[in-house]
Order: sequence, then structure tokens, then C-alpha cells
Amino acid sequence: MIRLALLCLVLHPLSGQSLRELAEQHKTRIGAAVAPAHLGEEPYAATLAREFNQVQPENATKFGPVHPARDSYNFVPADTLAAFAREHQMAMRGHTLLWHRQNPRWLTEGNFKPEELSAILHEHINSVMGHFAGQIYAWDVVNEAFNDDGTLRHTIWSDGLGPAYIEQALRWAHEADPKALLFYNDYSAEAINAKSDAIYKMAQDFKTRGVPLDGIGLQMHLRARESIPFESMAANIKRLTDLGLQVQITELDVRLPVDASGVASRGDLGLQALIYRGIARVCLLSARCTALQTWGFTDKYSWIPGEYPGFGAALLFDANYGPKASYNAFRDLLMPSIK
Ligand code: 9MR
Repeated sequence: MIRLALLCLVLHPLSGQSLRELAEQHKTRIGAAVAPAHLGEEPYAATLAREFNQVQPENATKFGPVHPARDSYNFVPADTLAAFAREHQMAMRGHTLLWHRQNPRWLTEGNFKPEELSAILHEHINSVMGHFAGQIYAWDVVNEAFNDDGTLRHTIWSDGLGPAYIEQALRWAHEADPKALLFYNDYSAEAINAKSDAIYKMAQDFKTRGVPLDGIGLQMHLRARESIPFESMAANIKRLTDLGLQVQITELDVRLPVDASGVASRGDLGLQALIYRGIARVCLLSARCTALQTWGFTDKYSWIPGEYPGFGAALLFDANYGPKASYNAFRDLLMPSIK
């Protein structure tokens, strides 16, 4: 009987505990970036609610989508997601108040003087965070502010407001919703390197001077067939959490070469599963790595094929919502007895 049950578990992984049930036993969050427009698709909504206990809008709370004209906001798509999250007892993250991409034309082509740009940003932070106060528990306040060499990226914000714009945004964010956790979020800063050194120095300085910063988001857009520096990632997480910060994995995906129908080889799917397992392990081993989030969850909808032609299949579920080896790797790692 027991052997039969075990066999069923192996053959039908979905009959066991879901990722969110396992994550809840670890008191951690397993999240996914979501396009609210797909919530009407039954398998999309059912998979999301069954497997995840955290959501984040993939685009809906970025500056352009949420603040399309100077005097008007569009909260409808993110409100739809917030209602879904409430209905299914999921936590919600916000992404992102300041970035150099997906800004509306009225902002990028407005030729605003520094005082006016500053007032626009202050008002934006107040309005968006005020609207979602009590619904969004953590915000990526600033996204991708550094270049890979650790210098500050030229953006509408750094050029218009000067390098202190990051701490100013964090202070305004704290005033707008004092209960929200405030994150700085970036890519290619997972392991120890010039970019993560710059982020670490900034975080250390902010902690020393009392600038409100609660955590660092490590995006983790990875590809199989590259060597993943797990130990260096763990060391980076440790130095950040030693400052008293949380770390969250915010945008994990592992892209694979695919054929014209979007199908990857079995070998690459196996390599991908090892990477998913390794990242989950690095996060679970740190008590202050408080969320593990993937950038989407089904290969049906992912930014990868659009941005990297010839690549895809980067997520936990295939295009038909079937669980992949990466899903089983995540699940195995979250099983209480396995570490
Ligand atoms: O997945 C997002 C895609 O739908 C958008 O077209 C794109 C626009 O720049 O942004 C993607 O999300 C990005 C995220 O907001 C920040 N980190 C990198 C992500 C992938 O580009």
C-alpha cells in the first residue's frame, strides 16, 4: 500500500503537497510574477493559486502602466491581482517605483527641471504606495540603478536629481507607507562582483545613516550551460543579511535553447532542474532569505522568447501547465527531510 502511494507520488507529483504548502512549512514565500490579464484563464489562475503564496505584477505597477498621464493613474490591473491575492491568501509585492525602463513619454519627454521632477516622483510614490497600502507588503522601490562595473547608471532619475535620488526615494517611500518593506532590486548582482560590491556598499552606508532600506532583491535571470557560482551567491547573501537586511530572490528564470516549437532538450531540462534546486537551496539555507520568486510560472507566458530569440522554456511549468523537472527539483528541496 505504502509502495503504491509512493509510486503514485512519483508518477503524479501534483497529487502530493503543492509548492506553497511546502513553503509554508518552511515559513517562507514562494512567488511568481503575474500578468493580471491572464487571470481569467482557468489553468493559469488554478496553478497560481495552488502552487504559490506570493504574487507580484510583472508590469502593472511600473511607472508607465500605472501612471500613463501626468494627472491620471491606472490601478485596475494591479487591483485585480490584489483581489486575487486576497481571495487566495497570498502575499503581494510591488514592482517598481523607479526604473529607467517602461517610463511614460509625458515623463521622459517632459524636460522637467530638477524641482519639478522631484515633485513628480514624490507625488508618484505617495499615490501608488498610498493606494496599495495594506495590500502590498514589500516594494522594489528602486530597480537596476547600477551598471555592471558598479558605477551609477545614467537614468532620468540620476541625471535629473543627482546620486542621492535613491535614498530620497526610500525616505519618501517610508513616509508613504511606513509598514511596507522597502527593497533595492537588481540583476547580475547575485554573486560577489563589482555590481554587488556597489550595492553592498550602498546598503551598508544606508544602514549606518538610518536610510530606510529593508532588503535587497536578487533577480536571478540565469541560463543553463553556464556555471552558476552558488557559493559566491551564498557569500553575497550572507554579507547582505549580516547588515540586518532581508534578501529575496525576485525574478528567477533559467532560459534554455529551444527548437522552433519552443521545446528544449531533455538534457537541458535536467541541467535547468539542477540550477533551480541550487538556487532554492542557497535561499533556504539563509534564515533571512525570505522569498523565492520566479519571473512568471508557465512557459506559455514568459519574457524570454521575445528578448532572446531561440531561447525559452525557462520556468517551472510547461506551456500546458504540466510540471517540469525544475518544478520537481523545487519540490524535492522543499520537502522537510531533504536539504
Ligand atoms: O517581464 C517584463 C516584460 O514583460 C517587459 O516587456 C520588460 C520591459 O522592460 O520588463 C520585463 O521585466 C523586467 C523586470 O521588470 C526587471 N528586471 C528584468 C525583467 C526582464 O526584462
